Amino acid sequence: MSLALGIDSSTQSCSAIVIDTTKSTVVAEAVVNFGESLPQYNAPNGFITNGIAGEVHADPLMWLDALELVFEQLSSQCDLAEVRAISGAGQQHGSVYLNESWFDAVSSLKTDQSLSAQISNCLSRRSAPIWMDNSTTEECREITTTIGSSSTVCAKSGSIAIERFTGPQIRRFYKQDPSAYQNTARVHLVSSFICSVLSGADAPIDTGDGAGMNLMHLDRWDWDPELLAATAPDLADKLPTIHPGTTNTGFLAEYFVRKFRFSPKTPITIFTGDNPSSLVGMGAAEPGTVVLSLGTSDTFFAAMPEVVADPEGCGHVFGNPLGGSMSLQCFVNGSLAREAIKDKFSYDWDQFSDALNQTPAGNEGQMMLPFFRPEISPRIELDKPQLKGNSQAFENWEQPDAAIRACIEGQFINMKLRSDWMQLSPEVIYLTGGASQNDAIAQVVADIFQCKVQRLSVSGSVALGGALRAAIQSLECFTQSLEAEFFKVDSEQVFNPQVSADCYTDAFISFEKLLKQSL
Ligand code: ADP
Ligand code: XUL
Repeated sequence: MSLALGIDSSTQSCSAIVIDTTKSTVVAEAVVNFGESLPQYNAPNGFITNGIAGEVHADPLMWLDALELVFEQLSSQCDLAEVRAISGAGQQHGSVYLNESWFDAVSSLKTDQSLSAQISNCLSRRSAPIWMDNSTTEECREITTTIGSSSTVCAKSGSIAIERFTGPQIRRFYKQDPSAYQNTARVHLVSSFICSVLSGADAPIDTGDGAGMNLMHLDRWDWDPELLAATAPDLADKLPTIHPGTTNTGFLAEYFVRKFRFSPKTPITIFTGDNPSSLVGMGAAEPGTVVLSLGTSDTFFAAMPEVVADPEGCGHVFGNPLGGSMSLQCFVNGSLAREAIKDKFSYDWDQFSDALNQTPAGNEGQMMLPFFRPEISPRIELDKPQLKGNSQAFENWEQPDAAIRACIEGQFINMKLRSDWMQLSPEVIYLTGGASQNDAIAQVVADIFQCKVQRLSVSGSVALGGALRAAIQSLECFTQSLEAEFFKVDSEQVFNPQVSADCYTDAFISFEKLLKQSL
């Protein structure tokens, strides 16, 4: 038996999967929702509410407590001593700030105290800004001015300077609290922070997640000295090294061997970002397949044969953990927007799905800019949706079912328009993330993109991507044979367009018009 473990430290939860690579089966799965299981952190959706000036932070100690709970759940389902390989991923862009005591603390973790108790004193900043934070417009401008132009920042790093990316976040911290910045000996991403704790050693950052910082040069896949200098002083000393996704960082720390009965010398493969991990976990690491992830954020991404940047500056290039690069477009108003409209009408998900099933494709011309918080694709500063319909009742939110269809159609019309720069004409879109289980949403995606939409039988593509990467790296498994075994398609999971392309022709035009009026 050769077991591989994959971990996903995401926005709203920490989850894990254990796979048996010889039998091609899932042996154990665990999920800890931060809001439900750790209410003491006051983060119902995984982030601290009421941030000021666009700040969205989370407590890194919550991520550590969740990791321990996940291992407890797994250990009741399988013998963790049989696990032979570990890897995983974290929500992208979030940053953890640690003082000098971190290096000793992480390498001498004791089982008589929790991880969070031992790491607590190492934080030089109590909370971690995460990808939803959009407080750094000024810092983006400053970095861009120092480098020369947005196109130069984009040519170097694969993205223009953008609020949620780690570099602008680091600069804001440096400006707001220079002495705490000076007291910071290490800045980690969520992925490299979790990987460090598991390895019992300060871990490197991979090229997949490193590309989401506005600090790495794409040609060299290494820190760019000019971007570092434009961001904050002495930054090179505070960052880990960068390595490809095909690197092993060491072995599982003694802490986990003792506490959860893993085997000593269990190898750990470098962690990556949740989206790059999902690329592997969806069997899409080779160019030719498009993935749509409907998580807290919605992301649309694909492995690319060559580096392609978005001329509008909203898209990104990241490293592909199995080699090469990937392009990605991120939409902030993903699941939380869908939840907001569901809750507005006090619906549950079944009633939400019925609303989609009982309204016609195209919604009789009624539409919505579905932005409940400022959006980044495209950049627009709305804090509530705009409705445009053919009746006052619709525009006054008096037609719940039509409003729900307008929201979902608006999300995917916008997504199709914003992802055109990738020049992909997918024959099939692979769907993943929490909302992908909703058949009615999957059908709208098929209708708007006019292509087949397919889900895989294994849920949780981020954690699965971690387990597969660990197996490829440490268990000498071949990518193609793992993909053939783990990505079998079940016909119930396939959705074909049920309307013709003409159905949405006018909607695309009207949506762009409505958007332009609101920009
Ligand atoms: P993340 O990985 O970003 O933490 P997930 O991929 O786990 O997020 O997705 C969580 C989201 O899935 C929730 O916010 C919820 O809105 C959404 N979700 C769960 N069930 C359904 C459903 N039946 N229909 C639509 N959305 C759903
Ligand atoms: C991608 C992005 C989000 C986070 C959280 O650029 O910001 O998708 O990775 O999932």
